[in-house]
Amino acid sequence: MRLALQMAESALGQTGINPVVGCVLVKNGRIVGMGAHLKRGHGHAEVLALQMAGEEAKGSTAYVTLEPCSHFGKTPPCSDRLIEAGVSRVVVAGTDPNPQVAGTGIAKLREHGLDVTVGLLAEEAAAMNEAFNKYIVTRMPYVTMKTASTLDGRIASKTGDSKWITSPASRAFVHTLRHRHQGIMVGVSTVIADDPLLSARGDVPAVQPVRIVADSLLRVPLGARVLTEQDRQPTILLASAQAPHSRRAALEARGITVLTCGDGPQVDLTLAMRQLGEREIGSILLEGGGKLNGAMLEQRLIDKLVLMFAPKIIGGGSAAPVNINFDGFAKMDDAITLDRLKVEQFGPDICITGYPNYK
Ligand code: AOF
Ligand code: ZN
Repeated sequence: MRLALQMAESALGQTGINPVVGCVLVKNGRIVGMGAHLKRGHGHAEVLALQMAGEEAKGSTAYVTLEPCSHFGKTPPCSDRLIEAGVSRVVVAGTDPNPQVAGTGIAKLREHGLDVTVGLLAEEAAAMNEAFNKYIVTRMPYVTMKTASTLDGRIASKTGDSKWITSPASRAFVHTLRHRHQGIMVGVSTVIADDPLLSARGDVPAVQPVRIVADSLLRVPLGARVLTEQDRQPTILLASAQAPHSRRAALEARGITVLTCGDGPQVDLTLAMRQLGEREIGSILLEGGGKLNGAMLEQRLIDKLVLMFAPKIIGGGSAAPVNINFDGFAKMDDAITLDRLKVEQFGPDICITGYPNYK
């Protein structure tokens, strides 16, 4: 199962709204087949492992990181394939929350007399598919907020200087995070200030996320790199109905997608997330400025926080922006707390990962 999990994990970021899944077939103490789901629409892990095993699949044990599917999706059901191949035992890490599966794959295997065990390394398997687990049930994207600040929470100095706050090791990790999300989101102020490319540029090849810019009044400069460099990554703008029509028409003429998210002075972020979900964007890395981060958190749209802190203090009063900026709560008891905390170090920087506990 560890091997199956490792194979699954290596495909993180390339399966779109699908989960990552690994499968290892073992017979008489030997591995006879292995497979991982690599791309949506392509083979499921079990099918690839069965293909490798051929005749040897008969009487084998399958270790699968996710309950074998029982539905006809883009591919036929894996549980049928395991039954037909004569696999005698199936060890599953976790059940599939997809309402089309949700236990029916396991039930089918048992009905056909296969010996099924569920729950081996279940926590690790679920953690790997946290985005899928949310999206498949809610159709809302899983949003990870990433910030990079000084110890006093600043994302720029009082003059606006921000290059660089964190170390190259931290920035390399951010590119891995970008690869692992389907979309990368910022606010238009970040585009105006930094003209970022918003791409995944690691040492290894990466899948490029869709670029998403919250831009209520469509203030994005037409020469911004998120608009001009469209070859590999499309850009989606989230706007309000209040944005000038001429502006919208000019952007759409260039092939940019503009989603109308409410008619208020600012984008309705919940509506924005719902629309992105409808477009099969199941995971988003939010790299906003403090206000966008604050608004997303306040509206409970953040599922996970990755907070990177460089061992620096820059100060700057109200002129130096902070990583998360919102009106806030009156009482400490009302603060948003983080669960399941993980602390890592990248070079000199500290990275805190946690899951918000909204009250
Ligand atoms: C498995 N093995 O390797 C994967 C599973 O559209 P499809 O046909 O790719 O089906 C996608 C759904 O199948 C997905 O939402 C999830 O429930 C399950 N994924 N199941 O048995 C796999 N990738
Ligand atoms: Zn399947």
